Amino acid sequence: MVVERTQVAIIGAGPAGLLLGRLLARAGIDAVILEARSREYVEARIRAGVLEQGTVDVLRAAGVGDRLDREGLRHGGIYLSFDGARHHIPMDELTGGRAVTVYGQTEVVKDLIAARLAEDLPLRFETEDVRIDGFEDPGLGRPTVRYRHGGEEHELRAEVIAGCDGFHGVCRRTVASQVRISERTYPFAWLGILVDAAPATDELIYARHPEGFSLYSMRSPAVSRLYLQVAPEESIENWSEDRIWSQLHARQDGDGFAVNEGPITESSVTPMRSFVAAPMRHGNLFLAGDAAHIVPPTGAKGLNLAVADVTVLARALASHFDEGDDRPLETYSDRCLARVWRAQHFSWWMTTMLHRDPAEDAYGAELALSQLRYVVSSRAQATALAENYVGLPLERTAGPGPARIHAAEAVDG
Ligand code: RFL
Ligand code: PHB
Repeated sequence: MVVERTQVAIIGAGPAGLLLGRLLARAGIDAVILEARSREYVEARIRAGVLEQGTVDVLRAAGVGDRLDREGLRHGGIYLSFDGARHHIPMDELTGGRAVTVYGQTEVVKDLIAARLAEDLPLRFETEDVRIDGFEDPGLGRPTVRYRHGGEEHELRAEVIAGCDGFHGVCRRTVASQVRISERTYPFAWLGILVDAAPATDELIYARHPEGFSLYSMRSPAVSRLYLQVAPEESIENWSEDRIWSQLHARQDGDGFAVNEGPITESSVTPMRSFVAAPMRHGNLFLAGDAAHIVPPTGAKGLNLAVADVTVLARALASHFDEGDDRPLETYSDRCLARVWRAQHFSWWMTTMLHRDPAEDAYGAELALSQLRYVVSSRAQATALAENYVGLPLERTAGPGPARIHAAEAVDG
């Protein structure tokens, strides 16, 4: 048995766990990161692509923004497509110059792993049978993580456990009897493809069509990322390349525009879910990212919420370890959940407005179309979409006007 000590045991090396490790290292706090999968697997997992302005700022301040600044694509707007026409939402103009950056989650993860290994900080891949214990009553015993690695039993004694192990992880499961779940499942899924072809569009296109939703996104000037609404639990085998392209053309082409085809290099089907497990703190166990909440990807919020959670958590842990001030840890869950619920509502709204519910009647379809027409014709509605999409400020901002309105959503440490 190998026994080891650290200040923070981080379970999971997705964006949440890796960024938390990075922020803690910068604050002089020790951490060990344990990851169930291999480095190759984690670095190849294709997921999110849209980073909020605040996420980019956090990554830059953490010293992992160089490649992001070189290769990330700044987007100051999106298109909404419906009724056979595309409408531009100028997000930067509506939000006083804020924008999103298209940069793959795979790249964020690669940058964070490289930065951690360059400093020789502990990051263990392919850990097995992770069990957590001793975190519930801070007065009784120490949080302990037991796991197997390289054929040996390990015991990691920590002061705090950060549960950054995603939706299917072990941390939330361990406290399952104490969390309150709020959730929605949707009667559709997303089929996503990665394509070696230049994007035919300058901005992302979110399209509502009688055949269902589709999204035209990208990863670089040479790589496109596209999604189609499909039936839940749809098997990828039912979708030949011909069928995928013909549905993409049907749902996206028109108004002088056509999808640009190319070789498909990856494809997968993702279920759509809204999920919140509250509270996010259980004694000395802190849940962050997908371990605590899931949003449907239509709002591009999942990765950004994970970044917001661990930014709040890192600051709160710094107050705890450096100043003995536990107040920021005590308010961690409430402050994160305020932001989480704003993103939940936004993601649900985008999802229901843009998808075709298979059980939808003519009345439901007209309501969604009316909402879309309102968004593209009212500055107030377009601004509401834009400020949620680019992300509400992470820092509490004092002062009159919009800043004070934002303070209700703020999650600063
Ligand atoms: P992750 O990325 O799931 O990482 C959790 C890590 O924990 C590991 N793990 C364990 N490790 C040790 N022991 C155990 N017992 C473990 N159990 C699990 C896992 O192997 C994994 O490495 O969670 P994290 O860090 O909270 O990050 C969350 C994001 O990954 C997620 O929210 C986003 O990908 C969601 N998302 C999007 N978010 C955005 O902000 N913008 C987008 O444009 C966007 N698009 C998307 C998305 C998610 C998608 N899919 C596939 C779900 C598009 C899609 C299609
Ligand atoms: C992506 O590029 O993967 C992406 C973009 C926007 C979304 C979801 C996913 O809303």
